[in-house]
Amino acid sequence: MTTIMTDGLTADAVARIRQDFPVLDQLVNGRPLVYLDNAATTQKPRAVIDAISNYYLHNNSNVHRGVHTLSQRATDDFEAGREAIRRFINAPDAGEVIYVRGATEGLNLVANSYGRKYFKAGDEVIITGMEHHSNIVPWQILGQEIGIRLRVIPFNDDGELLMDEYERMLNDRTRLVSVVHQSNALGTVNPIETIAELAHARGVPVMVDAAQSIPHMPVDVQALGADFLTFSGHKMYGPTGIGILWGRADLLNDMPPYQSGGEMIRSVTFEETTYNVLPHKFEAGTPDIAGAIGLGAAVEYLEAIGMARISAYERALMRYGAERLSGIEGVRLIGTAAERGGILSFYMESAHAHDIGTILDAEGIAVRTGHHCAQPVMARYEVPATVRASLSFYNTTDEIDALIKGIDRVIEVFG
Ligand code: C6P
Repeated sequence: MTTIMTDGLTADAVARIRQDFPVLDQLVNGRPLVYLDNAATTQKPRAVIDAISNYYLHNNSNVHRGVHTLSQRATDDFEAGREAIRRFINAPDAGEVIYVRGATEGLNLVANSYGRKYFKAGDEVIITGMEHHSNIVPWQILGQEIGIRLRVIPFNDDGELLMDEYERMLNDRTRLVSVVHQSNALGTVNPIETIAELAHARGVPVMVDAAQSIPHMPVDVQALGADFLTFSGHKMYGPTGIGILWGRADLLNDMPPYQSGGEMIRSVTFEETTYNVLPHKFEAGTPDIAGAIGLGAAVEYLEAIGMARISAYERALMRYGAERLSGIEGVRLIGTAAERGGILSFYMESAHAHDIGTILDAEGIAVRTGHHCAQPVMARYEVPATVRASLSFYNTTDEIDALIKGIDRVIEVFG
């Protein structure tokens, strides 16, 4: 079956885009690679690879430390990356854009700096039932150490949050709401604007885990009403080891440093240290300079395609895939929210997810199998694991068709 995708991007545009990703052009186990593991990490366009090589080939130097030409070039490119991110998420000020290792570090930074300063025993942090472990465990650790309580917004069988329950949960003890924008296990896109409105009505700030939304849809921190927002570079076509924590300047200014050392200080004596201004206060030590430059290139690449077009295309591809998968007997789609992005998570009674993944790999198809670092989601659906095909704008309906053929092969083997 061949369907021409016209939503967002034409087939010709996608064919051209694919040429930007050298890694896609290879055989895996004798078959053309079908890369459907984009929620784990996305592939890198040549523009990102070139920006990183260019830094090491021509400008390698430390940032903010040297008067020499190479250091100034490296600093300019490093700060240009920050400005690109500011523009991309519509942050009011580049000083609010902090380089971290990824979403995991962004969440840990807020838990350890904001949480340790403001939370006390009996306080409550609200999360959702569909969080990645990195938005569960840091709060649990604070629970053990400080005595805060974690409240969890449940969701229905489609994977949609029960907003009435959320409203009931908000109370005088709520200190923070920390929620995932798009679930990595279900694809659900949560109504952050409404969640933030309700929290703000009680003076409660909202942290958004945008790891899975930022590569796939326009994300505007001001329109969302976020107070903190974090994401990883490697899921948005940038390098690994770099990510962003954005936070409102007034909140960040009042927070203590998360790590300490070089760069984050203004002056040091043995008696006393004063801290640097934002964003440097939260960037102790030599940063991932090449990573930041690569991330800036990734942002420019995404902007050139356009996030609204990317979102429209990927959602159309997801709907096509969901329709085809739900037509197969024995396949149960996990995550069927009305508002969802390019995640196709499914379960088959007849075969373990890892065995399905192995059979698909033999066909050159890369998917993720397991609990996706979201074990409470697996528990909610009473499944041990799912197979997850996660989509990018470089994927095609032909690749969805290859996945469906691969599942036919699984059925041949396991029934
Ligand atoms: N999810 C996945 O395959 P890091 O590892 O810091 O780059 O991102 C953590 C993270 C946080 N929040 C969400 C919603 C995520 O999906 C992830 C990473 C990957 O689903 C790897 S477990």
